[in-house]
Amino acid sequence: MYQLYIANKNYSSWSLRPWVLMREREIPFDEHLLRFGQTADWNDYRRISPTGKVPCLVDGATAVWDSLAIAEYLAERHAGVWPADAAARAWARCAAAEMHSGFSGLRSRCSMSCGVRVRLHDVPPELAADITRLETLWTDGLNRFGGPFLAGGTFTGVDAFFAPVAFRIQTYGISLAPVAAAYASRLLKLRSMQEWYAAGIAERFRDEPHDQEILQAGSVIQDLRAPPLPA
Ligand SMILES: N[C@@H](CCC(=O)N[C@@H](CS)C(=O)NCC(=O)O)C(=O)O
Repeated sequence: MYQLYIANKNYSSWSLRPWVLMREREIPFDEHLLRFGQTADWNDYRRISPTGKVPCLVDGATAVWDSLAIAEYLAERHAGVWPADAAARAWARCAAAEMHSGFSGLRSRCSMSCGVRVRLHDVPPELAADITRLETLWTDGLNRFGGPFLAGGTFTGVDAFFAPVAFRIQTYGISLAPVAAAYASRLLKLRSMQEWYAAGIAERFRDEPHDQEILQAGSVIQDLRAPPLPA
């Protein structure tokens, strides 16, 4: 059985990628959740993942410590992680890699926190450019391969890489062109995404650095999370 190490579901966008991919592709795994801010656990964890970062997939003696590498590792063992059609597969890999190494305006201004709703103080040019690129990319994939997922009829690795973006769009009330907006809400309605969301908002532990980052970018207008644990 695969062992998947992740962090707080409310905040950990990188953890969501392999988690939702494995759920949607019905690849069984045991989940280990390490809370941000718990030093003891994280020190132990460095013996499992060399970077001490999540996600990390452990398969027997093999540790795979990066979300894109995890997708590729799974693709070597399970059908459907990437599209069967070569052109769709190339597109899906490019788009996932673009998310992995890009969209820094979106990532830095709109940190993932599933359970809050935020009004941004402003939309700086780098964020506006990322939103435009996102709309273009998603619309291209949906039109080119016929949807309802980015690279065709089934959920693949590229959808997993954009799943955290759907939560960011919801949190920050980002308005998108209709085709892109419909795709984001399609992702949010997936059973696996709803399961992640429910667990995320039920979490009572908070990560101060994440919460502070959000307050720098905007005002929290709704907090749907369970009450925090006493300090
Ligand atoms: N390139 C890595 C990035 C992983 C990453 O930055 N993970 C964050 C969590 S969202 C982390 O583990 N942070 C804890 C730390 O930096 O100590 C991947 O895609 O898996």
